[in-house]
Amino acid sequence: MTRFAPYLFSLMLLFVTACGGGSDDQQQTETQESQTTAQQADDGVRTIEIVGIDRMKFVVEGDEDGISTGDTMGDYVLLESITAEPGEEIRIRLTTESTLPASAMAHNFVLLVMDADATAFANAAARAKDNEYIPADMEDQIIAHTDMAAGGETVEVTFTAPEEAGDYEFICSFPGHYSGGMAGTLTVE
Ligand SMILES: [Cu+2]
Repeated sequence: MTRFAPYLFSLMLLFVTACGGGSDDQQQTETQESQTTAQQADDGVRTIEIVGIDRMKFVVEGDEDGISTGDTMGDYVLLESITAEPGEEIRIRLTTESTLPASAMAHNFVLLVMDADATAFANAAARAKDNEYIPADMEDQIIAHTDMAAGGETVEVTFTAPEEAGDYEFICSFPGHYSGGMAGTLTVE
């Protein structure tokens, strides 16, 4: 037992040193990287990372410049509105968090024109399953939209905010999700 003690001691020291120093550095690097990803994509376009959850809500990880948030939703907060400058280029990156099959749970992000009737749009979308719940005869009501993202998938769309100041509604057009509260506002000011 005594014979092995010095060996064990140096091994322990090595372990402590390696763990202590190494993980701090690594943690710092990871934090920096994730901040960069969340706030700015490589091309400099303002990117907003949104998560779609089973409770039929658009949520984000936390407050950041240019968005307003509401109630806490598990690990996230509800996304209520996005503020944009006229003509600003914005990217929405939407990730669906779900273990349900795509037929039961998927989300998209559809930004509607200012005077759009979101309820009428959502009702028409529910009948447009073959077109990823985008009603072909109402495409003039859409400023921009992503594809549908099922659980674990991420979709994105880059668009130019309208020049006209005002409120523009964005919704998820999967059946039942708009009436379930999966919507928010893009405010151009
Ligand atoms: Cu949805």
